[in-house]
Amino acid sequence: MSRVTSKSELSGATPAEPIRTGLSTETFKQAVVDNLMYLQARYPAIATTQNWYMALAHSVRDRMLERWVETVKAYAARDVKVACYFSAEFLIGPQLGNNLMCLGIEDAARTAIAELGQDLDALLAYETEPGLGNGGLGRLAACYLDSLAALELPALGYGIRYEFGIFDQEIRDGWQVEATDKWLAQGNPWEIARPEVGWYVNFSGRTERFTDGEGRARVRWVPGSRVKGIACDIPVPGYRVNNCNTLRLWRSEAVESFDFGDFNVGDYYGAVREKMMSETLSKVLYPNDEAAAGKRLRLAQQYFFVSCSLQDMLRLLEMKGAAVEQLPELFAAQMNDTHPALAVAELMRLLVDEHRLEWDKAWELTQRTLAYTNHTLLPEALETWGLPLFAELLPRPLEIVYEINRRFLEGVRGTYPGDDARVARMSLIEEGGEKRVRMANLAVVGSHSVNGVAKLHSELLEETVLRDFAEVWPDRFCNVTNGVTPRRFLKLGNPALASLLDETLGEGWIGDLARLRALEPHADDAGFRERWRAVKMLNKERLATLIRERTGVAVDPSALFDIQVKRIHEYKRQHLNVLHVIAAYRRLLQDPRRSVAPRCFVFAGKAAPGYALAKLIIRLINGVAETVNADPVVRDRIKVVFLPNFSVKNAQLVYPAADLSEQISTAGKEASGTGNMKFMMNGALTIGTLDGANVEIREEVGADNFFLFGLTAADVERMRRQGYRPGDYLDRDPELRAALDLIADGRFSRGDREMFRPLVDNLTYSDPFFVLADFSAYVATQDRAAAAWLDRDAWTRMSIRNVARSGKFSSDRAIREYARDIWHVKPVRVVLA
Ligand code: NBG
Repeated sequence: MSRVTSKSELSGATPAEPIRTGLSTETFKQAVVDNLMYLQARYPAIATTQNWYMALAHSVRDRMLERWVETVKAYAARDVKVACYFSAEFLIGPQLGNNLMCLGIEDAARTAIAELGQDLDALLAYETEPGLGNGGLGRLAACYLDSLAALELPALGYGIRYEFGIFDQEIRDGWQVEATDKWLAQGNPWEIARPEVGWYVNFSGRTERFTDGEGRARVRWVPGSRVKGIACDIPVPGYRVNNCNTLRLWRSEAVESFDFGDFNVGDYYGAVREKMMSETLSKVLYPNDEAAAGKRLRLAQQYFFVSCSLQDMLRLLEMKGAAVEQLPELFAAQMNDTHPALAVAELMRLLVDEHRLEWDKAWELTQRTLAYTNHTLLPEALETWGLPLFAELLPRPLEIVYEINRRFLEGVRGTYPGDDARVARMSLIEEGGEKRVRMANLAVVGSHSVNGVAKLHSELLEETVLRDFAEVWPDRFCNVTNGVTPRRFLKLGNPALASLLDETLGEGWIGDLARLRALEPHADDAGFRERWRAVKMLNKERLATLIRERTGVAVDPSALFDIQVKRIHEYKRQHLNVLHVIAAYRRLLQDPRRSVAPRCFVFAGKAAPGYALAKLIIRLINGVAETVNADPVVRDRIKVVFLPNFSVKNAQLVYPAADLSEQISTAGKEASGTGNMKFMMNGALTIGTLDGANVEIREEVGADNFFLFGLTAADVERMRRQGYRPGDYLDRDPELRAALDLIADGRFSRGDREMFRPLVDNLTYSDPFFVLADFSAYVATQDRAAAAWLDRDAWTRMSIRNVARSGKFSSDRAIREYARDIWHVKPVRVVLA
């Protein structure tokens, strides 16, 4: 009688299994129902999709916690070195499907959910994703976290928990309209807030020099305000391993004990305002591609997350029982672009001011700990901060930047006596006009390793923007070509292809993507090609359904799917793509009976809210879509679609459906690209320039399986120096002129001849990204692709080869290189009790 009886025993179902970890269908069902009840006070009969989603997500989370805790314990060991990835963006995508996959419990969950009368796919579709990044840079950080965990490497991601991530994009009258992203509105089941893990961050105020008890000259920062950062942890499970790493995002809070008596006598509302300001810090992610000028809050965000993360890291070091001098042996910190470059100054401040190390010792530790990845060559994208703003917000870090600079330039002058121009170029401070702090220079000077993200990019980096530095420290520079996770972008996004691969190659390819090579012989097997095409068709049908739902446009899955998805930017040249669409349309107008293989052009991507020309390009795509899709002459041989609100979630449906991947940036401008890799891995052929990682994709897949066109980076540079005149190309190519004229004449703007004038003028008179210069080569290559498409077997062979040779572009390969060459971290196997 006194024995505690569990419900499952009463029902006579399964043997007693712990409710929070058990994997039998019965236990899983009971866990979900428990999480309806005990987290949400709901029962199945009245539960909404939201309730079921939350209940399932918590049940999955429960099944990760033991791994998570054991991982923390394992990494706390005194001799384990941990890689910390500092990034202002982590575009992690929807979590539920990924976590089910990593834990290997998708089937268990699917059955349990079905027996509860729900549909797992509906719950997966319901999930809102955290949009904590702009594009490739943030997504790269997420792919790297995935690989770190999969490879059992001790790692921590450090970033910002924005309350509002990247805006939601809506299309109204063809225009992009931004809406706030309320990803937290329904709660986030994946994070665990840790109010007990909090760090104070100073802002403004002044500094004071004083002599401490031991007679040492020191500096004290008397802040004008302080903000507290609270850790919000998100688990990052490794694929089918026990390691579950942590993504630690900082949320800003007002310091809890502001003293009304001391500095706010009677001013209750003033005190509350102060509190509101502090909480504003982590409110919103800044869209990129906009001038950072004057964005005080953005600088504050950068310092905030870097300071919290470094304080946290030093505390973890102490918890390992290690001395502060051991920092570089036990932690490596990677700065993802210059957004975390303040880490150089802040680590120095913590070591010198707080830990009382001598400057030289602190500098040695800082350099040995930090490393920097550059992600862009665009001069306008290299961050600098105006000195007055920097001085006002970060008085003590600025003094440290000055001291670093003084010592650094002393060295440069020693090596290059009299070379003032060089000193001016290398200085951490840009003179002339308003003085500015150059964040890239700060990052390079404070790091032991600097890398670009593709071979070409790393070379250009050393030859152009960082040339002086590469001359002084050639050994500091290296390349790590980007990669993408095959778990999310192949297995999760393309289950049909993944099972064909399992069947053909045996499981295990996912953790060793080089094994895809074994696909090659199958390219010559007609039966296999048939199955390959069936997989592609299925994926195209899936995308066609999404397109119809989101845009109302019906597309034919048997058409060639020609897809460009990425941020909208002049250098990525969506307008070059549109010009080709217009040319193809015009050919049909001129010769309505022309025989062409049906093609569906798909575009997706967001434009920065302040980037007028990019928004106009979106308007043009939609204008062309409206005109072309409705024109009876076209007879559905061309369809144009702008899929709104590109996200990780819909990207997973887009890449698997592509036949042709558009990678058409102006050579020398796209640092790497990662979408290009996702397309390749899913069997799309690339039409592209010799830019970023395209170069290496073509190297891997072979010139015969890649549609190359256009100017090289060297051509572009030479033409720019000689004075590029876009008008010459208009005169030379009647098809180009006619395409531009159609735009100018209002054909795609219901007769409005003004709407696209800024774009037409830009191309005609300046064309900074060489769109017109590359147009005819692009069209000719598109014609080659169209011809190749007609030979279905040959096309399928090329598609198979693309997947077979995509192994290099797994983020596992990239992370192994970082781990071996830059971080010197080693796998740690996590054993469950
Ligand atoms: C972007 C580059 C891409 C590259 C990603 C990831 C920035 C600053 N850079 O080409 O434009 O693939 O970084 O490395 O967002």
